[in-house]
Amino acid sequence: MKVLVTGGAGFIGSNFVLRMREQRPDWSMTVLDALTYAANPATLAPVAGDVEVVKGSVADADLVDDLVGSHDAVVHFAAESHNDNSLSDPSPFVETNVVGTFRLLEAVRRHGTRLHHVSTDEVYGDLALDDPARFTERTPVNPSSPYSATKASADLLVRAWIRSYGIPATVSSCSNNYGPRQHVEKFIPRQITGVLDGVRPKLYGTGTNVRDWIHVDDHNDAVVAILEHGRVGETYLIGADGEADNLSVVRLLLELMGQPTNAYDLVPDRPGHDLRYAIDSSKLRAETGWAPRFGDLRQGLADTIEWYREHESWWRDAKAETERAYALLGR
Ligand code: NAD
Ligand code: TDX
Repeated sequence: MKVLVTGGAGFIGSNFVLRMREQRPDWSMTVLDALTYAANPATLAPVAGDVEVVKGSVADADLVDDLVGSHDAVVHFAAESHNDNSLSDPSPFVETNVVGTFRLLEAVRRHGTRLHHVSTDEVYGDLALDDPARFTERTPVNPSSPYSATKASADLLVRAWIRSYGIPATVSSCSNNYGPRQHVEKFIPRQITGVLDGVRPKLYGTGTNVRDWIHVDDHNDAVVAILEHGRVGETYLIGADGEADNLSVVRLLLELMGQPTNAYDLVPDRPGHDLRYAIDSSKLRAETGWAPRFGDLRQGLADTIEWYREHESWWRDAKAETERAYALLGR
């Protein structure tokens, strides 16, 4: 099978490519990636020569049409992915997440290629901190940030192309990922690399916001399960029952890194900051047999800390640039 992986040089996409190189040796994979600030050229070095990397945008209609026409399946990870960036400048989010997904859908419509569209639980908005409810596939879409609004827009386009044109597509919405090769702008790698540099973790607001953490390998195993065993036309929520408030995650990181667990700072909150995400992934588990294998957050974080300790050259340049941008926001 020839698989086109968009955004395959980013965090989740690169972990997908590296993992599938081992788990699906019969696949031939091509990466389409614009190689923005979020991609690190070193990430795919281990598969250079084996996986072709095409530098280009998912919003480039001609390029996308050529690539979609010459592959059997597309796994669509490419996106602008960081909420804080979307608040500062939403424009590339609309171009990549909305227009880019539209271009892919049009190519898929022409060629009949199987598509899996990777989305996020943020499209459902947030839950109250004291609400026992979790998101399901039936939760109404209600995004809060420019980022999540563009992801929700893309999801709606995919659903309309499924219904109106009968394209062979599936959608998944996953909770917060962590693991190796995540950009240092994101919460967990920002704090790990900060502590390695002697800088205290920075918690937005009071640190009470809750995220539902999943290891990136569990997310990617679910994506393959949907690609191979999911029902075409369906949406699946992916989650590993990993709810934790941000303060607890920071305390755990500090403990694992040998620091006092109160050695953090509170910084001004993110505007419109979603309170809580929580996923009910029963449908995915029942229909595909998928279950998380890396559900121990303490172990997963310990391994992730080790990865960043051992790969300083991977993150060092991006760290300085990222912290300059945060400093301008007072965070
Ligand atoms: P990332 O920012 O680490 O990587 C995104 C990749 O897309 C980068 O390699 C970037 O160069 C590429 N890209 C950006 N614009 C592009 C364009 N116009 N054309 C082609 N490539 C382009 O993001 P990530 O965290 O790996 O997220 C991957 C996908 O998973 C996204 O669709 C995101 O919405 C979704 N998702 C992420 C999480 C999470 O916790 N990180 C959770 C659920 C869903
Ligand atoms: O320094 C920080 N301090 C802090 O308290 C940063 C960077 C974040 N936070 C908080 C904000 C969130 O409550 O930590 C939580 C996680 O923040 P992010 O890593 O920015 O993730 P989030 O906004 O939850 O979105 C992530 O999960 C869903 C991904 O970035 C999205 O791409 C995905 O769709």
